Amino acid sequence: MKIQNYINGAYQNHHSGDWMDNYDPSIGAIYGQIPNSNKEDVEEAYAFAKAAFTSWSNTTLDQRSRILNKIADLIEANLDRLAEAESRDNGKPLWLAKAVDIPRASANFRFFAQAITQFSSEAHETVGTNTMNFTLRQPIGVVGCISPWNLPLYLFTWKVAPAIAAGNCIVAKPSEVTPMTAYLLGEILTEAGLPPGVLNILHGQGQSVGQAIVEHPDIKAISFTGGTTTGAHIARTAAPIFKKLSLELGGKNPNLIFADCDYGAMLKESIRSSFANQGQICLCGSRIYIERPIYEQFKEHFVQIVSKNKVGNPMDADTKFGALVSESHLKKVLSYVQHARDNEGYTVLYGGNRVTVAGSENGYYMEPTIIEVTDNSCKLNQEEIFGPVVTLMPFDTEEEALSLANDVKYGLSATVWTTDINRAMRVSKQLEAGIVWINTFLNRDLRTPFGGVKNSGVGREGGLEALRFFTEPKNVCIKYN
Ligand code: TXE
Repeated sequence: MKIQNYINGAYQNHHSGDWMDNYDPSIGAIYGQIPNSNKEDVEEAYAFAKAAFTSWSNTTLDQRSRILNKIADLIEANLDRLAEAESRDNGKPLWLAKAVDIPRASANFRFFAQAITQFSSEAHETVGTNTMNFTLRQPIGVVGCISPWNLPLYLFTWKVAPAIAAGNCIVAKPSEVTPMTAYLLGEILTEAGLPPGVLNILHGQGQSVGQAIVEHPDIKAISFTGGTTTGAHIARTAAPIFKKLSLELGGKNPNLIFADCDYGAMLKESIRSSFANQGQICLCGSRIYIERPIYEQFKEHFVQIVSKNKVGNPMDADTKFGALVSESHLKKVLSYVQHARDNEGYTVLYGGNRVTVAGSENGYYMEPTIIEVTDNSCKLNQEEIFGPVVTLMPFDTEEEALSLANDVKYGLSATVWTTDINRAMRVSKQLEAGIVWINTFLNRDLRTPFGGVKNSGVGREGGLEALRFFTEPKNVCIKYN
């Protein structure tokens, strides 16, 4: 099937007439085509977004809230259809799309439908001088939202919901690898009564239509989630034209396991933090450090449990791990395993092989992989693999654990397993990360700031942080008699 851009409240063809193949990773075959949009499409979408801005930014918070709630309702009502589309486009298990991706897309709209009605700003009285200051937080205008392929609708809506809640209009581009659910969102926006031009959804390659959004002189803010390399490129493009930037980039997150942890809970959650979404979540704990007294025990149990998890067709209910998102990504991930097999200092404890799934022989499947390493500066501990590959390494002291955890160029999230609250406080304060989970993983309260430090990005999403990003504060100072 061919999908279209959604501009000014309707699906319409793109200017170039060029199409790109869209693959179903579970069978390794083309199942549709997507527009290879370009600068002309961005210009058109911008014009409609600009035209819609005055009226949209003058809607009441209640009017915006009602529309965002209606979008949330319609996403929920279309759960099965959207989850199937997500699973087919990305390769993730259907049950995961149903349980996480699509409900969270609805929750993103629901959350900002409420948050916007509570968003306020400050006043400062210059006492004794008959002067009153108040701060307006006004929408920016037309903004750009660019999202990745790992959690397609989840991360797309995480950007567009606060942007429109704050009164902006958007030119948005989902990943060309997983365009389907953002495409299906278009008809939901229309049914929910979102005015035409408020949210425009373009499809195509990052270096063409994505680059055109970032370069557009009047798109004044860019909210981006994706690779660190791409993030750096976007920053170089946007900085000289003074755009506001939110960059959520890669991660290489430590999972610190102390001997005093709740062992059963840790073991169960560490499977999820290692391999959820086939390890294609920037928050996955891909470097596991275990305190020596329980290292051998953990190694044995972890391999035992992981080896029992089925790699299969995403549509099968008993599939634990589905397909990776693309052939090129599968090859990239497998190349890291090959590096481990070819070099000293690595022991592949489990997995590492491509999997042939009966009935889906050409699908992009691989085993969850556990590799023991001896040197924290090795390639597999320093580079974001973004697949179902984790490394194990023992440590002896808390200081050593912190040094190992922080010794990477990323700083997105970290997980810590301990029942010692004092240790939890000491360690979380010293970890170089934007998010620290203690005795849990991917446990999300949407009010909290979300984002990382170092090469994991700039700025924060979530809660009022997102509404602040998508507004400009203006100080108004009044002298009165
Ligand atoms: O990201 P890309 P991808 C990491 C992970 C993964 C790597 C690449 O390491 O292997 O990023 O993944 C658009 N101007 N993460 O390919 O290439 C592109 O079309 C404007 C971590 O998904 O960065 C897509 O819509 N846009 C991340 C989006 O940027 C451009 C989640 C992301 O593409 C562009 C996913 C350009 N010049 C990947 N080039 C996380 N932190 O969650 C590309 N794009």
